[in-house]
Amino acid sequence: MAATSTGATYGRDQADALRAAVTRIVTDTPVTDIHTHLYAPPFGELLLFGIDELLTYHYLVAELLRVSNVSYDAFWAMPKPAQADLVWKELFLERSPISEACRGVLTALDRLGLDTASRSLGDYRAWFRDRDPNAHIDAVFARANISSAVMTNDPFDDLERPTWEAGYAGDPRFHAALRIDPLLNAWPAANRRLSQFGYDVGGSIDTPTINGVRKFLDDRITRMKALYMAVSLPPDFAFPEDSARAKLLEHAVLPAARDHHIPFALMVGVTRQVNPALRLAGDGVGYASLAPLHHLCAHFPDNKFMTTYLARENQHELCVAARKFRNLLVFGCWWFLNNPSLIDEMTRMRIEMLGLSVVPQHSDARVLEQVIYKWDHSRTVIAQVLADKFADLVRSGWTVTEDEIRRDAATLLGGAFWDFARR
Ligand code: FIX
Ligand code: ZN
Repeated sequence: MAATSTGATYGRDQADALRAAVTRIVTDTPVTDIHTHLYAPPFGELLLFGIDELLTYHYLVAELLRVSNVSYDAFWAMPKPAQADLVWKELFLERSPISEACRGVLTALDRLGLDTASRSLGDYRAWFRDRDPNAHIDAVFARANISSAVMTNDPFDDLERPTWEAGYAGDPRFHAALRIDPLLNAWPAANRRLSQFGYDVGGSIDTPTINGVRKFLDDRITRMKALYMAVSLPPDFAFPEDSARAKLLEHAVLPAARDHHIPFALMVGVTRQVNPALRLAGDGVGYASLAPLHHLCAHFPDNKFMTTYLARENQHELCVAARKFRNLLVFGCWWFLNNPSLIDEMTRMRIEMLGLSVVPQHSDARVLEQVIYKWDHSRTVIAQVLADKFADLVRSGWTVTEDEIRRDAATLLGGAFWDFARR
């Protein structure tokens, strides 16, 4: 029994109380949401919120366009409230909203105090119209029990750039992550933009161009105070290879991440636009080789890598990879994996194979209020998994204190990320 701990101690005979304590503590522990598509208020229209945005989330658009007779073109030609009306009618009223994305809208409305039994879209719209945006962020973060969220900041985005250039002062609720998909996935276009921004880059990836890209990254990391750099990658991502991506990665991106002491996050397995008619909802998933990740972790030991893979089939070998490389942090159940059954499977496997040195989840929220449901649903699963693991421990005669549960929950819900980012 740990003599230094405070609060209750749970042993073999307190299994039910232990389970209740774990659930309470996981619910009460604030989380750092390490990957979202949310933005601080100065980014204006980039911060999406409200019922029409919730209903037109691309997860729901994909579900709508499976069941509705509306053509893709006709759907996209509709104003957003009409799109939201259609989603509500087709996915909530004409069939029960049992998919995870539908359920999520209802969880968010319910936790905000709205009456989901009323099924009154008009009332929901009226409620959201009356919110003061800044206070609403605080209320939503409090409801989701998020201490802060990490944005996804694309330095090539014309909507985002002006806010940074105007000297955006920061907001303690939102951190930045420098997202460099255009640089690594569409080099010719990125190259032209870098020249327009005034960086000295040429068509071929030679030393002056590498220096120009490096300067661009240094400037953006510093300006944004980026917590990490990130890229999403297709299933056929290869490294090393003779490509613009591999050269830029090796000679500009990894040295920049290393010198700024920030992790580089690889989000692997997305096949963009398998159905372009679905627009943002049109991306797919593919199984990826982990050989490039092994190579990166082994050959760049002074770099810190964070990673999430989109294919369920990649999850076990990813856990094995993380056991091999201390400079690798696995995070989140990304996108098509963010469903309770898969979160349960992945979280169990990760904790069994990696203990507490993992970031079980991120929200990927694109609409402010989604953090409520994404964290509500994920916390429930994380708490169940953790409770089962602690129950297994006490069956061996081990005892667990409330302080220890609190410590471990804090590690899973943010501490592991901050330790890795700062080390
Ligand atoms: O690339 C990403 O960060 C993805 O998460 C998004 O692009 C995707 O559209 C999404 O919202 C997934 O949840
Ligand atoms: Zn994302």
